[in-house]
Amino acid sequence: MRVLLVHFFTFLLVSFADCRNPVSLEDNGYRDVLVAIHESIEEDPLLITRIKEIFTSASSHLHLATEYHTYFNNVTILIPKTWSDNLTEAAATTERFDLANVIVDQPNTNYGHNPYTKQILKCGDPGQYIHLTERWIKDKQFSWYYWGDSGKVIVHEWAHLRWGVYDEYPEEEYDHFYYDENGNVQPTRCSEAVTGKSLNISDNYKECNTDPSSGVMPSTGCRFFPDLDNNEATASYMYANYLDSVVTFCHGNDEKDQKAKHNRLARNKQNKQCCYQSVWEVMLQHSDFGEGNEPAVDINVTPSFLVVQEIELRIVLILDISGSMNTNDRFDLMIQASTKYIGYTVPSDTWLGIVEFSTDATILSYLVQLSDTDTRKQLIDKLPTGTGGSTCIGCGLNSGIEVLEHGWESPSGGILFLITDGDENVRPYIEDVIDELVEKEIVVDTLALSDEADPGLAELSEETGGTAYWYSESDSSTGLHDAFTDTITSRTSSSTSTPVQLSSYKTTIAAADTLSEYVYIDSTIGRHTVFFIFWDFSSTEAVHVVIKSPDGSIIEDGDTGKYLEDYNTRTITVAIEGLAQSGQWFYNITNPDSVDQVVEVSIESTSTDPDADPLRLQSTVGSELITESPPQVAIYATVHRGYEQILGANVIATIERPSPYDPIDLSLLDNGVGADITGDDGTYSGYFLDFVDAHCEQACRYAVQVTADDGHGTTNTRTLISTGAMPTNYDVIPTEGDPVPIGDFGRVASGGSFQVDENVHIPGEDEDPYPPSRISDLESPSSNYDEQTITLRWTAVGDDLDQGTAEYYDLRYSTSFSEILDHFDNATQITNDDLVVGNLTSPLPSGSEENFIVWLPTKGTGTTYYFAVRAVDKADNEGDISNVAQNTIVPIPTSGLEWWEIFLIILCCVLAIAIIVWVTVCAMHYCQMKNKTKDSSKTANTEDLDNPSYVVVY
Ligand SMILES: *[C@@H]1O[C@H](CO)[C@@H](O)[C@H](O)[C@H]1NC(C)=O
Ligand SMILES: *[C@@H]1O[C@H](CO)[C@@H](O)[C@H](O)[C@H]1NC(C)=O
Ligand SMILES: *[C@@H]1O[C@H](CO)[C@@H](O)[C@H](O)[C@H]1NC(C)=O
Ligand SMILES: *[C@@H]1O[C@H](CO)[C@@H](O)[C@H](O)[C@H]1NC(C)=O
Ligand SMILES: [Ca+2]
Ligand SMILES: [Ca+2]
Repeated sequence: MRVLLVHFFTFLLVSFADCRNPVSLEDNGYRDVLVAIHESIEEDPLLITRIKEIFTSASSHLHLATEYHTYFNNVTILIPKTWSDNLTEAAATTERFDLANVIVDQPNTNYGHNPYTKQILKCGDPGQYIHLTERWIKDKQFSWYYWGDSGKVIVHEWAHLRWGVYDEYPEEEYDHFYYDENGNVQPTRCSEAVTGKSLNISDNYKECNTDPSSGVMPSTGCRFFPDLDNNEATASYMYANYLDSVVTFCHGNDEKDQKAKHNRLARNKQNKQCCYQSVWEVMLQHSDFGEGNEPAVDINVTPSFLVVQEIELRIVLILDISGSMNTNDRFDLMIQASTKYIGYTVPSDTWLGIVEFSTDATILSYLVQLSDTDTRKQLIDKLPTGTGGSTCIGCGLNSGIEVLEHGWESPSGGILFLITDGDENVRPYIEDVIDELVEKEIVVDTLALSDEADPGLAELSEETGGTAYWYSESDSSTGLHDAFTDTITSRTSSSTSTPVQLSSYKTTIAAADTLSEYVYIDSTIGRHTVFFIFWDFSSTEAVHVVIKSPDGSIIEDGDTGKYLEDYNTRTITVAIEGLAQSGQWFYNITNPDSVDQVVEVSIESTSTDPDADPLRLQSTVGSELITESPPQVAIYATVHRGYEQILGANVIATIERPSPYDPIDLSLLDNGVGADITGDDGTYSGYFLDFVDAHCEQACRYAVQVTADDGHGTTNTRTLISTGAMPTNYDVIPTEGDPVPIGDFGRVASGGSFQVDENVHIPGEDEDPYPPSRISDLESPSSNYDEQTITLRWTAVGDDLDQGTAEYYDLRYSTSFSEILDHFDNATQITNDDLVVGNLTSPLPSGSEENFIVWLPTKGTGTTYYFAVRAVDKADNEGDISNVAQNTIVPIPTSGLEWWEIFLIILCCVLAIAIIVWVTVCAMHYCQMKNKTKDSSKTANTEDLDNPSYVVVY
């Protein structure tokens, strides 16, 4: 079972990572690393020059740091369309900003100019991207002052991105220091050989009290500052890469250099997430360090660079018109969705072509650039008009390749969007063309209509780096329109002109009945707001729509120019002129027919300001093809406004399952439990486990739609203290901000689909193959000497990974760190009798906060207690052992002041108050006399490098 699980994860996560630009490693060199510059950055050749310098320096540092295993062989730099082409060496093909490994963009408010890597997957799995700012790259004086050698910073970030390791400096305020096994207070660092001073940044950089018998950890504000000079530690890059002596990562090998030895006791994310393995131990599990990539010392490690310029998306619609497309109005629905897609969803300047196929294929249009309404109309007129024949998917794909190659140098990076309901029955088949598609780097998105569609579609998308969608044809499924929208929005979310979807649902309106609904237009959106209402193809009477704006004005049938009714595609389109007013928009849809009608509603809008990002929801599934038993899939959603993460949102995934099973809702949470690696990072996650043993025609498919809103009125955005690469000086880290409420909003997005291989065993009602997730946030916030107790806190996990409620906790302690970690079963088990607060046999539901107070047998002096816990389920499946929490029980001294000290303090206070009163009175008097205009006094400029508030040099 354990082996299967591990395998499954490898598969799942590798495929998820494939969504971004793949970087290969050959002969020790990384090939085709993609660095992309955002369109909001102004043209400047210096930026390109500096990127080249930084990666050249990074390459030689990387070579040393990885013991000659790797370096950067070549790097592609993608510049925006808006830049002049004299900087360009070639046009982009597969390179796109949203796929880049390294992005250069405006600062993320949480990080300021700190370089950082976005990581949402677990230890050992790749990160999403490295984010650098223009200033960090161009202003060398600034970046070297705070983060040291920029090349070394890239090595630090590359380790996050490539090998999935984490930071080794403390994250949380309480993580800066820890008790070692002798009860001494130690600063969190790796390796332990790093020397330095513990100073209080909120108390004029005074030395901190690190005497363990004082009973208090160094107070809030204490930080450890490594000595910049004469440090002898050789590791770690994940701790303080700016130290000259640091040249490698921490390792777990007793035989090797002790100055780079991993520090298992350090309280950092690497230890918590990677189960106390050193960075090198995690790296060695990556194929970069496997067989076939032996170290090479004497090689040229200077990378080569290619500057390419972004081009517009090239998309070919490949539409199935075989006979079976007549069933269930499939053909009509496909034309309906294509019409909306070409007319509205596809952004201006995109290149679009159309192919139809049945027994063979016909090119209906080569690539045409959508420049205005007329070109859109002309292309809509070229959509297929009738059905008939068999199904030759390979014919459609081949014609798609031909369209991409017609008049273009390379088809590479082009997108084929294949819509089909059929099982292929005429050669060439998918398997006959898939190799050519992969070789030509063409991406294929597939939309399977019904469960009769070919099971090879998911593999086709997976292999080519596209997305697989599924439309179930149920009376509540919006999978068809959502897929069309997602093919665009998932690729262009970095552009402010890409629409967001506010509503997407399907419902049945009874004869002569009216549906009353509303949609909330929040302040981040409002341009190009369009209501689409699709009515039933079996009905001859169009529904009537009435829309009321927040200020009460009405739009209805007959408002020429605003209210468009297209009988052929059963579509009513209402486009709001100018900027749609913020607030609630009510609308009524009336079915005038004498029979029930199935009606689908889709509402889109675009950012208020062309230069500001709107609030967006994006979703993705961990894997599109599930081949391992027991099946499980993680579903991720992010809610964000540019780089600002939106916290506290109500995010629900609705998963459509094979008939006759009902769709199921799954709450996605941002709480750091199970599938969610980091709490409060705007990425909401959850495991879907409700697979069903259905009899599917061709393949059992599941489709995901995600909605986000301000369900509990809790949605907010706030600046969190986040560190990228550790700076020499904390003043460059943004300070934590108060939450800013977001207010009402609504978003909906497709998460794509996944398909379950027929050999996968679906667990029956009486089987439970899923253990609880690992608890990864155990901590001990306090202890009480008089009561002889220690407080523990963690977030509950579920019976099945992060779902449900576990059966009991196995909580243990030891005075030896290695015993609790390496021999958990030998550590002392805590029972309910040892608890002052809490109950080990009745865990709370997954995601709840657990609070326990444990009574310990001895107070001890200088004894450190180490704790770990695991959750166990009803079937006795044991979760993995948690991170280790620690505390001591030492008396907290009372104030400890002599009487004369107290007297002096009081005297000073009295004097101070007297002075303040005197000054205030004088000042008021002065103001009245002069009535002088206020002088706007400037606050000190913290970025003034000539006069830093504090420089760490010893
Ligand atoms: C990188 O190197 C590989 C192998 O030599 C080559 O195929 C590729 O085109 C190069 N890419 C760039 C951007 O130079
Ligand atoms: C490139 O083009 C820009 C704008 O057209 C111009 O300002 C710049 O001088 C050109 N650079 C070179 C090297 O020709
Ligand atoms: C919708 O219908 C209800 C009930 O007839 C009515 O009160 C409401 O004003 C209508 N709303 C709009 C936007 O017309
Ligand atoms: C664990 O405890 C058992 C029984 O007390 C003992 O035999 C074993 O050596 C212990 N293992 C370790 C690693 O301490
Ligand atoms: Ca999260
Ligand atoms: Ca279970």
